[in-house]
Amino acid sequence: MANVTVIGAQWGDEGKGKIVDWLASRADAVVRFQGGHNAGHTLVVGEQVYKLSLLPSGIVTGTLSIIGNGVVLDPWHLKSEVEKLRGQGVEINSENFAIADNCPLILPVHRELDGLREAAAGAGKIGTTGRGIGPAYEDKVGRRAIRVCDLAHLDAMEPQLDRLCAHHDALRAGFGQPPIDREALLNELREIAPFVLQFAQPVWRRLNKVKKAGARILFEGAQGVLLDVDHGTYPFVTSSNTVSGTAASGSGLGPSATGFVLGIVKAYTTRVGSGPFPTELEDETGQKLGERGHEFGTVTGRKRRCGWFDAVLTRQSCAISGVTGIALTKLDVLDGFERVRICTGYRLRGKVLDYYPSHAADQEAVEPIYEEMDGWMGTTAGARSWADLPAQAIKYIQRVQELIETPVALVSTSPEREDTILVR
Ligand code: 2SA
Ligand code: MG
Repeated sequence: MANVTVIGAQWGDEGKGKIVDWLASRADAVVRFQGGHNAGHTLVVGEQVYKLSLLPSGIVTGTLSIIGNGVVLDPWHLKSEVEKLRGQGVEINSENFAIADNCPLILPVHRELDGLREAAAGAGKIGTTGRGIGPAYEDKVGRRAIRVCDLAHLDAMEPQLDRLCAHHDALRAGFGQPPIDREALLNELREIAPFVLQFAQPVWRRLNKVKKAGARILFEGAQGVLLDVDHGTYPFVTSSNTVSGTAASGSGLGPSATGFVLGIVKAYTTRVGSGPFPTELEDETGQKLGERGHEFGTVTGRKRRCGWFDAVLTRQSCAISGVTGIALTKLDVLDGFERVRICTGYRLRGKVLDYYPSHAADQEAVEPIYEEMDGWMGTTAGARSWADLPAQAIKYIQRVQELIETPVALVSTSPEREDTILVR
């Protein structure tokens, strides 16, 4: 296996966790390159279920796991996630885990601001995970973030704190909140610093070193392309670039390292949070998909919205992210549907579109054009070879592949690691 970059090609929750886990057992290093603890990756290994939201999935297999500079890091969450996994018997130490020392921190003020803004937005809210992701990225690009490396210099923090407070105190006043308590913040940082610093280093060096030594590197994306801050359903997006290109900038390895780009695609569509969703089903069928697919957020427990497979959106995501091949997941959720539908185009004010427009009002207004096919009565759950699949399910996969103009590389047929069909 060469290097692989795994990204979600829809709105997240495509089943990346399982695929990444499956690939991690064949990799020498696993890297998270964007997002924060808003991700929710569920890994099922035998009897054990691991729920990760910040740590790279490789941690479970003992593979070198790295949090790259493109991630925003909540140090308190980090500690609790590490402790929880250690409680499940997972070994985590400075040999198998590293954090980029230039990673910006998510602070309590970011989480508070996230919540205040969402509450104030009412019906117009984004539906964030409430974890302070957006405000932390704002501070990063606004050049006032406190970063992991700052934790080793807490006695010389005045300039950083001045910049941070100048910005946030004004914002907080607007919400009727008191200014940041600098002493309290410094104390909290002092307390958590040793825990974070034991893993901190310039990870670009470590990565370049293992790369030169021939390591196979797995880049683990979080969320999905349709939540990308540039290419997604703006403003109903997350605050990072979720496309494959970020694997390079978010880790400190150039684009030549990203290798095979594996887009994870769910056999139907889901979305959690607000924003447009052309194929959404607000009826019994949507309900059935949600129940059969256990569609609840890993991080927040929120119910996910469900709908038919949207080939237009997925084709667009695959193009934008340069997807080499896809892993099709949760096919078994469609088992037993008499008829299944695939969106092949949109109608927008009398015109037919073969792409998803950029403007929010257009994204909301498009009507899906469907193609309908027979479903399959047999079961695909647990299939481990092409021959185990009902003929009609194979037809569905082939049609998906044709419409998204990207080959299917893997089919995943249950959350279990081994229930995977390798197509090529
Ligand atoms: P944020 O918190 O600023 O990143 O939220 C902005 C939007 O991004 C969406 N988002 C996600 N969508 C799907 N899955 C995500 N991870 C968790 C999961 C989510 C959960 O895997 O289940 O547990 O609810 C994720 N993270 C962010 C979010 O819904 C907003 O639409
Ligand atoms: Mg998820």
